[in-house]
Amino acid sequence: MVYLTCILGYAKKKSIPMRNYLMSGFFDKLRFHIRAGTGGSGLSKYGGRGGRGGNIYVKSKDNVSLKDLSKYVRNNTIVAGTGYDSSKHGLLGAAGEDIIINVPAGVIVYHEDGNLIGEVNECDKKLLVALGGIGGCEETNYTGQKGESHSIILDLKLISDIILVGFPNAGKSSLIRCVSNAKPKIAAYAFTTVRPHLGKIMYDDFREITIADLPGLIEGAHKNVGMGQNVLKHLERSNMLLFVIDIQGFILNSNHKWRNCLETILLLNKEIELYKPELLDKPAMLILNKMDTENAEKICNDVLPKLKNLENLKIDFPESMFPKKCLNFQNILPMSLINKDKHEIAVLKKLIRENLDKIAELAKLEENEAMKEELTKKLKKELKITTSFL
Ligand SMILES: Nc1nc2c(ncn2[C@@H]2O[C@H](COP(=O)(O)OP(=O)(O)OP(=O)(O)O)[C@@H](O)[C@H]2O)c(=O)[nH]1
Ligand SMILES: [Mg+2]
Repeated sequence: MVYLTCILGYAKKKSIPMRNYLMSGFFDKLRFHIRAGTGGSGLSKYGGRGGRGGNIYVKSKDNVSLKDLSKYVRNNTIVAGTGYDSSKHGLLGAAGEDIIINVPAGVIVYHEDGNLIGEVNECDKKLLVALGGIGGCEETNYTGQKGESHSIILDLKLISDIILVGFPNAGKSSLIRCVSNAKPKIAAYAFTTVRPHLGKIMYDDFREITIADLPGLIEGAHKNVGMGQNVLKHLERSNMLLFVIDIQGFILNSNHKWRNCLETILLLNKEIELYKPELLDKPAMLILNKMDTENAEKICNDVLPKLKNLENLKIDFPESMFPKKCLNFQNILPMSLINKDKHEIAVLKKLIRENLDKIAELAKLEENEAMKEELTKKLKKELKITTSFL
């Protein structure tokens, strides 16, 4: 018989000290030790075989977070069950208890040395991370073998159709609350959101689009200021970037410079470029939020024409602030998310969908193009072979 334990399933009420190796409070990186089960002993007298040791798997599941998981990793180790011994009454020993570690979709599993073990991107996909030892048998002199034992790192990189990018307090969580089923906290201070939130935007024809809310980025994010790298890494596996900007600009605190809304856009552009310039190739949309605030209309009228071609602004800004490659927004929408205007939200949802459809079409075309190229190459090679016989 194979036993199975789902981490997170059975230890609910016990309070276990958090022993984790998180990068910080973000809970999207976790390191711990795993030990698969030892095989059971065989029975030499009757040629009986011991059961195999339990395996350890990582499986993606809805509504699970690494923070939850960290609470259940006891003594920093997860151990699978030992295989059962062969006996006179049961020559074939039962397998040891398998362990399934439930994680959110998008987790990449590494060995401690950084070597990739695999990814769990789709719900209910299982990845073997430690193999149980074989049970004792003739080849092993009837001794059960030890299971694999090593440390693993779980690194969450969200997979979503759209991801929200912005300075803190710009209204990212307000946006995701307006358009999707996600309900992250909203408050009038920076870093209200401390971990990513995934939501689903639903359409009348049952189409669903995933959207991710992130903690705010600040200047120096690419160097990990404000845990920026932990935020930026989530941009990598998203199809489109949705920038949310406070039309009034941003100031972190009195020790920092106030940045107007145009500067915040350029600075975000620059931070992404310094982190991974290829992320700037992703299609992007821009929301100029808080249009209900004082003077917003005037600021917006001034800034809108500039936003249509950021490259032209190069001479107006210091090199330290200006990116080498500027973002090119598909749409720029002035909004007031606090008002939850139904029409504005409907337009936003429609544009998001249209853009994603175009991205998907383009990807298909590119794929076809690549296939065509491959086929042409193959045919040319075959032609060469044929002609060489002539
Ligand atoms: N006046 C006004 N305030 C807004 C608007 N949208 C959001 N806010 C307010 O701005 C503050 C920050 O909003 P959030 O949605 O928490 O901002 P955020 O970008 O998620 O912030 P972090 O999680 O800290 O990065 C809250 O007090 C919101 O009520 C708007 O359109 N107008
Ligand atoms: Mg937020």
